[in-house]
Amino acid sequence: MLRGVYFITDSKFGDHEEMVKKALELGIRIIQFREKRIKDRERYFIAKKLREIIDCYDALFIVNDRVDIAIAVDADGVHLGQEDLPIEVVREIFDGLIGISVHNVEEARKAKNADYVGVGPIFRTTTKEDARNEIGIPGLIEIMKELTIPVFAIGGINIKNVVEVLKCGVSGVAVVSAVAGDGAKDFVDTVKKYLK
Ligand code: TZP
Ligand code: MG
Repeated sequence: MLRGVYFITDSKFGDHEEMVKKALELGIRIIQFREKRIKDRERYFIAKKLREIIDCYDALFIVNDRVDIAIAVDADGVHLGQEDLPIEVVREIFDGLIGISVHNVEEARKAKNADYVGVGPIFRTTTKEDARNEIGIPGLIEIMKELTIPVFAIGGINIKNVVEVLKCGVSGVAVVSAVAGDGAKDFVDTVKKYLK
């Protein structure tokens, strides 16, 4: 199941629930709830609602950063950044999938015991304010040499550059704007066609 388009929500693009419904209807089967701007109580209730929606589909629900919320809503996975809890600690308390963001070869080597990694930013993006130092296709290829677990490329991936990314042998692409914005169906169809 760790293959294909991996959609990440962002309230800059609208309502989490509506975005998730759109992604599921387009056939996306990996959804991450990502929201930096709200209080924990609201975060919990949105996550709970998303869990209910995703339960109607055969899809994975992953919570960004927060293992406590992932546990509370029975998410399928949690996605950790380099400044979140160490994977060994999360494995002790959480039974689901663990993904890690990696930006270079050194981080990739340390992430080998994750279930998947997100590698990027590949290209320039304005979706995440602190996503700098794009690694490009050459950076992605270097990092992939270190890893045998599924790799999702992330950052600035759109319909124009997605095939170039998929050609590197990634398991999938993690996106916000390509799915939350216009042209989502063409984007998803392009990935599906390539990975079939
Ligand atoms: N992490 C690295 S880049 C990014 C995240 C969450 C944002 C990706 O958004 P977009 O719109 O697909 O470039
Ligand atoms: Mg994070």
